[in-house]
Amino acid sequence: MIETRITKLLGCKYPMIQGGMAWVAESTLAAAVSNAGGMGLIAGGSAPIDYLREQIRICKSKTDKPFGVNIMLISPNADDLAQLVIDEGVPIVTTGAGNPGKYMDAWKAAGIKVIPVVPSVALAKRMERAGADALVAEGMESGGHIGMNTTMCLVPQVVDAVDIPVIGAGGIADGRGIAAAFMLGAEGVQVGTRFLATDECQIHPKYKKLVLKAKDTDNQITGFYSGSPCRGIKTKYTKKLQTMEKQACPPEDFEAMTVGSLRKAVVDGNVDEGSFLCGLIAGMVHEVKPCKDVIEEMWQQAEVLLQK
Ligand code: TUI
Repeated sequence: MIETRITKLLGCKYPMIQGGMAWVAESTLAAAVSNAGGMGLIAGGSAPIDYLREQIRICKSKTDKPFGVNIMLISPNADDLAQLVIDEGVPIVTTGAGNPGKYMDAWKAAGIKVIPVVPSVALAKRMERAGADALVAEGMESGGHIGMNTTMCLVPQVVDAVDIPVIGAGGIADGRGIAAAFMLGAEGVQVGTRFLATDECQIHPKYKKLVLKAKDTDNQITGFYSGSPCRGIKTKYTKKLQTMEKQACPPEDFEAMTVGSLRKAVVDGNVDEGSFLCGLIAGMVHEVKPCKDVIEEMWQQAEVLLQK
């Protein structure tokens, strides 16, 4: 058993949180991760407020273990989501794609544990000063919206810069990844891509297939030029986006091509128009399993490695 400041903070068995993957992280997956001893997260990025309220309530009915909500700060309804987590008594909030400073006082006053995802040392220090309870230092190996540093380089620099506990993220899908993150000074891990290939993950079967068959090189970052880099599985669609960017297409055209693309991937399995967000570690994910098996195997491997 590995106990760290993160297991104490979250009140879960393993110092592991599930990534707050937009459109993917819903109540079935979050409850399964929490019931297996990790900390499940519901994504509050793209969803209407009523849907998120319902997801929180369903999750509460499926687990008596702690779970959290991830708030994607570039979401147009971030203010409403920030209030919803208070109203619904959500114990843990992680944030992504921005600086959650303006919500911090209200969340802390409500007793919420706040864990911002940070892509840089500067934001890590600012978040510690603002009262964050822990941080996720997320490297660019992660799927979805990413910063410009890698897990290997970012985690130790964030660990050195702050006193609060740090959770490593980006490229972690087995016990070796956990052990490596701990060697860099992390006290917990965030795992996203590995949970795409689980029984409880509700994504379209075509999405799971793409993850399972992805090789190390089947990955592409789009949105560099628009200032919002996003990593996912390489498809004809992402290649087309890249070509448009290289040709410096007008931002409106790029926006028109990408709007609704997460939904098209997750719900419709639409390979021609969907963004199948996914981390670089997908090349190592070959089997769909229950969340419980994934989590237990990863921690068994990690414990053996860390004892050596
Ligand atoms: O947020 C994520 N991953 C996401 S969000 C998302 S939905 C989306 N889809 C298309 C385009 C954009 C978003 C899919 N995946 N991860 C956490 C994360 N946060 N990565 C990077 C950041 C970040 C970036 C800048 C956090 C803070 C930040 O601060 C800038 C500032 O204001 O100082």
